[in-house]
Amino acid sequence: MTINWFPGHMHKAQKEIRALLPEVDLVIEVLDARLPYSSQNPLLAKIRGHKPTIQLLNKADLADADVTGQWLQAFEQVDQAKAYAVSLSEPAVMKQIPDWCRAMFPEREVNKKPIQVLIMGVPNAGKSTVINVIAERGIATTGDEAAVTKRQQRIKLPKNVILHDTPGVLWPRFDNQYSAHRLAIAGSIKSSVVDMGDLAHFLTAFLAAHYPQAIQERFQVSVDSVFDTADEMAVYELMEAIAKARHFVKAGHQADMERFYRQLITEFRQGQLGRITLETPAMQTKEVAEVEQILAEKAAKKAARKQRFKKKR
Ligand SMILES: Nc1nc2c(ncn2[C@@H]2O[C@H](COP(=O)(O)OP(=O)(O)O)[C@@H](O)[C@H]2O)c(=O)[nH]1
Ligand SMILES: [Mg+2]
Repeated sequence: MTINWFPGHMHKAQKEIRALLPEVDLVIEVLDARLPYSSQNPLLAKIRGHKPTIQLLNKADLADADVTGQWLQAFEQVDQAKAYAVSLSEPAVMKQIPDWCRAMFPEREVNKKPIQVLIMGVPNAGKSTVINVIAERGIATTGDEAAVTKRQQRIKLPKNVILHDTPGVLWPRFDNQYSAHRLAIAGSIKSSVVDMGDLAHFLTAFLAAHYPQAIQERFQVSVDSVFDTADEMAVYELMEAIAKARHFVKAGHQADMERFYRQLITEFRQGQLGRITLETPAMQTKEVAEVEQILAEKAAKKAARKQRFKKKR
């Protein structure tokens, strides 16, 4: 399955961010700690220049703590960027965000000039949740699925920090299908536009490779130590075994796979499979190289086609 999702409002939001960026002192990017690479806005990295940036790895309570540590370290290498792990389960940590903003401008006196901050993030990363916690009163509406905050808002935070909220927009890495799948698994892409069977397959193969103990503990199904995640049939059989272990069966002892697909994705989203992160900095490096190669091959094919077309004329 190829995930293509190109909402009409994306262009508008992109223009809005381009226009707002020069007006603000700092950008806060709310990321999903389970997919810190795929939930980034690729445009921001391109256009931010030296604009100070804070990346929040939110939902850290659902992510693998070791991998979160790796991501924080990787992000800290970026010029003028700070990264922090946060979660709704530790609001006291989240409440330090205004202090983190101030710390990036130590020369600026608190009472004199406000710090203007642009906050952004893909749907469902937890932007509204973060705003609600740090603004200390209910402002933003939170929800389970890809929802869009319609209008840009200005929100006063402690320490004379002013937050400019942007609509939650998905910035798909169309070129990276792994990222598209992870965003869909995490609920940033609406379930209605993706195939649940495909997502469950992707997640099962990933779990079998990286978190076989999670499958064992949750479903009492063991993953063979020589399990080949590229073997589609083997992955399907593993899913069937789990579905049956859960007693997801239809008449005639057939596994009820549709029910299993939905259940697996729901359990992942709610953290019931344990603390799991879907990507590591090493995987990002490998995938970026892979995608570059695919794009180069496509470009070469296109050039060859043009050449043939010219010869024919
Ligand atoms: N477990 C967990 N859930 C969170 C956290 N932050 C947000 N959520 C949940 O994730 C969902 C999406 O959050 P929301 O703030 O609406 O995301 P937004 O689309 O980025 O504004 C909601 O159901 C939140 O309760 C977190 O740190 N941990
Ligand atoms: Mg929201």
